[in-house]
Amino acid sequence: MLTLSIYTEGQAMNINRQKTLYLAIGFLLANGAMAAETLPVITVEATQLAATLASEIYPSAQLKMTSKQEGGDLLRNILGVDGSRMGGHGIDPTIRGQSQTQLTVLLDDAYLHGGCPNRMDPPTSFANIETYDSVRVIQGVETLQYGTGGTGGTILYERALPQMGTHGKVEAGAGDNGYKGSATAEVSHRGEQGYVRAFAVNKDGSNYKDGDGNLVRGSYSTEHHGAVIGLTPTAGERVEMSAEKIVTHNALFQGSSMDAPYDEMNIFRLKYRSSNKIGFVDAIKADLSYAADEHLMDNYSFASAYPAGKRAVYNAVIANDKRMKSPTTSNTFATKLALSSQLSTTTAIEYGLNLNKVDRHADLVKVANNMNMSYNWPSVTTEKAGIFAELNHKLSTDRRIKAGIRFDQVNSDASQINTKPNMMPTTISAAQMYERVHGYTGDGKINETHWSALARYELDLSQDMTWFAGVSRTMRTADETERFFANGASLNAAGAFNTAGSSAWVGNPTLNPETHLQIDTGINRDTNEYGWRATAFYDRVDDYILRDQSSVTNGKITSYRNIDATLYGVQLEGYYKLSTATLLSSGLNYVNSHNDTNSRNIAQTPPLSGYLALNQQVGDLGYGARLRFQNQQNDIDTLSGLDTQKTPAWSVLDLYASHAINKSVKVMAGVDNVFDHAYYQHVGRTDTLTGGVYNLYEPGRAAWLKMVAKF
Ligand SMILES: [Cu+2]
Repeated sequence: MLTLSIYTEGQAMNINRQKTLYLAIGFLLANGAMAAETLPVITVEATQLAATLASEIYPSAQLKMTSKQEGGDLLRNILGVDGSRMGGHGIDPTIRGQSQTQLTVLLDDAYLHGGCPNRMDPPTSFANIETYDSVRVIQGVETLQYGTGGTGGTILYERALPQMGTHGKVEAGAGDNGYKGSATAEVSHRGEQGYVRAFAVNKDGSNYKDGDGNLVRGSYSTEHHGAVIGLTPTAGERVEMSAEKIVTHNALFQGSSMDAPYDEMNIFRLKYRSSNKIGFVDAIKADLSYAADEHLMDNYSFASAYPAGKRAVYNAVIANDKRMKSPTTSNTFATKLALSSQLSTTTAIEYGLNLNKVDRHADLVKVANNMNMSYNWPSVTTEKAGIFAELNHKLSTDRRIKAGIRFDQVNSDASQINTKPNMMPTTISAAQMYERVHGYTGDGKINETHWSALARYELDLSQDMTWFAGVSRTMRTADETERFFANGASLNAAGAFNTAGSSAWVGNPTLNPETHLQIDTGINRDTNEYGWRATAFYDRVDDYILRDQSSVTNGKITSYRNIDATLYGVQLEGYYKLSTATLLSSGLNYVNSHNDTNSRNIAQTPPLSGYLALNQQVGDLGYGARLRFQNQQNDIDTLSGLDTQKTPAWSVLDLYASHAINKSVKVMAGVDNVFDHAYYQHVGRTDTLTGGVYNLYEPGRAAWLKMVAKF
């Protein structure tokens, strides 16, 4: 089932680990006629002795057995991944209670940041799963090589080398209630000299009805085109270039007073991989990427698309000419060099450097007079430059250790903090907002030094059972919004500080970086009949960056401050083969986040959640049922303005089936939320303009049908 030959000997446990969930979730696909084609061909390009117990690789085919199709939305079927919803597009993931830039997301080794300050387009929103072979989800910290940050986890969308020869894939699907339709075409050719791969994806999401029959605005339309060209001059060497363009039009956001007519991301990559020995270097990985995004949101283009009951609000926007638009840009440049050296038969070291730079700018413009209301991101740049080294050492046949260290210099700069918006005499510059709210009078230049370290120990307790323990110190710098966002504060007629409309949102340039001291441990067992694993983590955070509200004259200010926090959690997952054709699997995830400075809970912490699945495979026909559930969340923090209420428990049932018609054609169908339950997740969204908090209801019953043909 798994292409074992591609792994080095030391990764045996890694394979076990993949097997657990591969069986548990991908049972249908694993036994199907097309199983071999759904698996990624993974090329191990460096010797890696230590296994990676916390990470999990999900072949993209198995994530598609649902009506969900948006990048972040799909991840929510993975145990331990939650996601906040603002509309149909841009579901923003949470892992171990951490979200946004606490998670590192790479798309085929490219770093990228969306253009929307309110995260209508988080990195996962550009990850159309149709163009990737697998997703690797690291919950917690198991490597330092992806840069400083990623304290909660790392999500890696991966593309494998095409198979030898000429191949193609056509996928089409349609559904209702959120999933309107999708179509993908892909061709690839690989020969001795190199390879090419080209793909085109078109997908449409519709507004949907929740379980109570209420309409939720969330439609969108995405076009994604890309090409990958690789040269393989020698057997162990390749150079790869890729370019892709992802455009999402007309994305409606029920959870925002603005919608997004347009979002365009262009990604360019240049990669070099070598496993040829040069001196003491046994392998080289070099990456260069540039990801440029343009985002436009406004409060008037789609006013007519509002349901009748709410349309009056938007008619008023037009009538009083309160039309506003926010054009934004976000450009991310990244480079990474990682070298590997085998020091002895039992010891290997990987070392290298990362450079990352993100430039972001966001304006808020009053349409009637084309005047600037605020510079929400006042031309903000964050640069990270770091070096790392990770040592993998095999102590004996059943014991391994990994030790890593990294050092980063972080520089941040906002060049427009003194520019005063021209709309009204009472509007103030970003610098004036920082001074009024935080007493900051600096020049908008920030320098930080980050130290990170990691140690892991793994012990094979028996042939099918492994235990690991890890400790890490990682850091995360404040992102461009947390540090420099500037919106909504002004002066009143008397010249006093005022928050018009009671909702100013002001970043904090005085923030220290978060420092996470984290321990985690886990044990797993995989046999032919059953398997299970248990992991636990405890994360002591100094200077956790808390989003909070404070009251001022005329209203409230949303900003950020450093606190001390404690996060901890456990995850359990197991499977049991009832027969050779029937598999029962289940998982539970729990996390708790506490603000120790103020003795409060931390808002937006997901409750206990889990799943129970039963899958059966009879010849070419596979079918299954998946019960997803979350407990109520009573550990909330209303003072932050993010949690408005306790969230009730919910459970929904999904049914799905697949049938391999022949070796190249397969059809899949299913119904999500069979009983049409009305439910929403505890993690939600806030509207930048109004400060309103939204926990949008998830889609009610949604049927779907997909077909994939490969040659
Ligand atoms: Cu936006």
